[in-house]
Amino acid sequence: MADAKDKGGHSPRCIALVGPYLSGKTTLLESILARTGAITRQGSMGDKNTVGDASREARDHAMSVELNVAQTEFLGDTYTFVDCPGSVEFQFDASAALTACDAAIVVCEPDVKKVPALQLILKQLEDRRIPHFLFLNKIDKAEGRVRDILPILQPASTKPLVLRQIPIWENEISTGFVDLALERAYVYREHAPSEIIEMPGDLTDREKEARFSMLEQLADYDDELMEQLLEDVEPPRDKVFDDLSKELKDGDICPVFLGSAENGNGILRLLKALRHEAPTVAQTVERLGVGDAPSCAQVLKTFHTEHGGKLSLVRVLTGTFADSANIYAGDRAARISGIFTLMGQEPVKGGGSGPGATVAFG
Ligand SMILES: Nc1nc2c(ncn2[C@@H]2O[C@H](COP(=O)(O)OP(=O)(O)OP(=O)(O)O)[C@@H](O)[C@H]2O)c(=O)[nH]1
Ligand SMILES: [Mg+2]
Repeated sequence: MADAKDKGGHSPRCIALVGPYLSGKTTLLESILARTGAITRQGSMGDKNTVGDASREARDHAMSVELNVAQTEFLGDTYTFVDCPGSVEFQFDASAALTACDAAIVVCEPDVKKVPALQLILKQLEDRRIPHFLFLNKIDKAEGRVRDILPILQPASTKPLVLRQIPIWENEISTGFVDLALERAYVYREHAPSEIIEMPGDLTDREKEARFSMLEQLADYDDELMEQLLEDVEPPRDKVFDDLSKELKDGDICPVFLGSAENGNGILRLLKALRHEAPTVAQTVERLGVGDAPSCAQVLKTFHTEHGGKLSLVRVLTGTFADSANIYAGDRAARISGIFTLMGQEPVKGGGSGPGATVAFG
């Protein structure tokens, strides 16, 4: 995977999309694939033309019934997204797939009724020390204010939910956001990257207040930042970003981003957070304690495909796996008869198989 590293600077990442039933995980996957150019047009659940949920059963039930896996590139780095079904019947699949991902995006609606389901998911992530972001989806039809929703969701998380964006509202419609770390305002554009705008004058006070709350939450784990806040010293931007990244990796905080998967809003900001803040495979290897193994891969799921036979989706943690190599699971030996990259239902022959890669072994 040396080439992926050279272009973007990071080893390939594996990111799980989890969250309560029907919160918009498969729609978010579609939106990410569209924004990163892996597909030319964003499909929708309503039109039954998304990359994920392409099986007849998933389309008929309008819900995910198995993992959806798709790979894409963003700013030179490779990402494999594993979209997990939200329905409780498929929890086992989701739980197994989480093991070897670098981080999870928890997709959630701003809805009090989702708190119990959210709590179960967050508890699992916390217990397994998997760094996670919360993506507050469906902001296009949110009714309450985000600052009122967060305290409602907070009991679901033992870690502080750290709001990273505040919405800009116009006639009760969310038209954009302010990024609290960058202190920049953006206006949403449908299925296109948001556009930077001047900070709306009436938001200045709210922005200062929300940014200060974010910094206070970070300062609970950084004494130097706490001192700067107490002395009214503006912390350097790099320090804020370093803390955001470190505290996510250490499992101290759960950052919260906003958006609308359906309209393609908030996607780029989320991807940039993954790029700068999500752990890489080296940290995942450390978390799993497999650093001493010369070559080690974790099976996330085994599929039986109609034409390709049995395919095992794996995350390569250490070493490199070559086509035709002999591999061992306990005392059982097998031979890799092909390496594939997954794009929804489509296994494509080939793909890197060094540390970080998420590929299917035939
Ligand atoms: N208004 C609005 N609707 C959305 C958004 N994202 C998803 N939806 C709708 O929410 C419903 C569920 O979307 P999915 O993407 O299937 O949700 P999911 O979380 O993958 O569902 P499961 O995998 O079955 O748990 C669909 O009707 C989507 O069109 C959004 O940002 N805004
Ligand atoms: Mg789904």
